[in-house]
Amino acid sequence: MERGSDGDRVDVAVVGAGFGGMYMSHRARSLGLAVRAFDVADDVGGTWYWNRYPGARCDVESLEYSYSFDEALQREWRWTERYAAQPEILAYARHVAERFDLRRDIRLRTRVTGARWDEAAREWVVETDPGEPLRARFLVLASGPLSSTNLPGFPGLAAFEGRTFHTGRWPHEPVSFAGRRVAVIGTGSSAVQMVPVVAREAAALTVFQRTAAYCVPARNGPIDPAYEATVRADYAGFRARNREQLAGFGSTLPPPEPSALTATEDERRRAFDARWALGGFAFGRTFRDLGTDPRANELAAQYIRDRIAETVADPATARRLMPTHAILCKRLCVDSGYYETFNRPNVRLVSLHEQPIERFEAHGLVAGGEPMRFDDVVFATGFDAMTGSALKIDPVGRDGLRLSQAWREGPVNCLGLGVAGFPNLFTLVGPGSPSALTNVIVQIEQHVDWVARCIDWMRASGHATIEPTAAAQAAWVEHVNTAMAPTVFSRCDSWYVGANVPGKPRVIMALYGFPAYARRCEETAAAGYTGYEVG
Ligand code: N01
Repeated sequence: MERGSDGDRVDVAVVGAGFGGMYMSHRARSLGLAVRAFDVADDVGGTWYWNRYPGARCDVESLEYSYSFDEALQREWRWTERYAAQPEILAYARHVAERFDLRRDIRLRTRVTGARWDEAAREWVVETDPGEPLRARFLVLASGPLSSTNLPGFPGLAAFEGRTFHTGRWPHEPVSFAGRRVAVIGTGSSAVQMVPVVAREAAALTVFQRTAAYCVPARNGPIDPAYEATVRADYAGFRARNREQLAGFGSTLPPPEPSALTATEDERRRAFDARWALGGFAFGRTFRDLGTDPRANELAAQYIRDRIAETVADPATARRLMPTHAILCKRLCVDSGYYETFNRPNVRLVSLHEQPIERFEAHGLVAGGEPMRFDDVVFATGFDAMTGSALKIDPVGRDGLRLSQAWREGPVNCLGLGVAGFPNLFTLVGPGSPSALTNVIVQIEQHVDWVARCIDWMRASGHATIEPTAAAQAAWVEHVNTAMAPTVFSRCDSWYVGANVPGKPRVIMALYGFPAYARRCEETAAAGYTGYEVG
């Protein structure tokens, strides 16, 4: 493989300039390959470029939600808070882009509109807007698992004359809610972060809830200098221990207790209280059986319902806020005063089960027969997760096969990384990998390293193409389904299974357990890419 020219042909084309696209570009370039990345945004940062709604911050701690690939980078960057806010994470992404001179290979304000495999030339033809088609030996989709927004088609929405927003496409100019009547639709992680902040500013805030959220307190604050010093004293060891955690983070948290069922009531209460006091995802791993035994799960769920009852003054509102589904089957929301917000006189909760939205009108909407006036409506309705961004590009592989055809009944692939019929295509953080069930930066680094090693191996062994066999792909899909069926993640209507988007096939799209997965990828590579066809 020759180093590509800087004309219309490169070795590696990358879709996206978020954390995945940036690291992929860096690794490809360090192998001496010509790389070109594209992003429709006007800056790097991906998710953290778009999700700049009030209160946006990460729910994984700053010292863990950052790249580990460069010791000097992790030593020089200082985080200010336990959980970094969106502007700080975006500043970090920009810093990385400058530090590694990534911008010269990134074309911003450029959308990848399509990609087609040219069998004769054995390369991808990538179409962009604006721009001429680019030819590339390899195509890496780093377009993100949570980047294609989900905007439900409410009747009459076009007639609404007020302002509308989606949390995942937040404007770059300042948005003031002062003195305004605001509606927020949806109560997932984004809304849970945003609602307390907007409530302090708006004249009136109405939150429309379809499914109540389990929230755990973030207990955010300035980074603890003593803790930071311990981590920095052995950053590499800290990273390695986190990679051995099931979710790729949390190695310094107290280990889970064996069972919520065998603990006495007192022991259970003490264990839950201790994690609740620590804040963040610690609560979700109080006992080993919370994700596997529905009775243990219910004990954790009831603990949170009890906290809601203690916190929310109006009993009817408290009751509406209490989730009834299994805890952990949707991502826990990490909050800063969400439940407390409903004690404010200017905040109202509407359950969509009691009052479904019938239609929008010029000055508001009608829900359950009640007309309501709003100046602003915020859609915190999430994403067409895991598959949405890849399917928007809808690459065309061998023999004219479209990705949307291959994935008609849900995404299929091998290791979450490659799809049969699509040579030299890699899906970073793809469905069927641990993806969103991990610290996503850990997943990104593992995927990029695997892809870079694979490309390097092909170059060394003189191969031009690689793709999974249909049999290996079927076996991987079967493995993911079998491993995930008994877990809590398959148990309710969430974006993990595609249930949040009407008409999307219901398939579990993430595999829990990062260390075993990473070992499996490692073994596949070490054995010369078993299950892959090389040409
Ligand atoms: O989206 P969501 P999100 N009518 O899908 C509701 C990550 N993230 O943007 O549950 C009415 O979780 C929907 O209701 P239901 C994190 O991984 C991380 O909040 O489907 N309501 C739900 O309440 C997270 O999991 C951070 O019944 C409708 C809400 O909208 C993921 O991104 C911060 C509806 C959507 O919740 C997505 O979070 C933010 C309809 N037609 C996000 N359709 C941090 O790091 C959907 N809803 C902290």
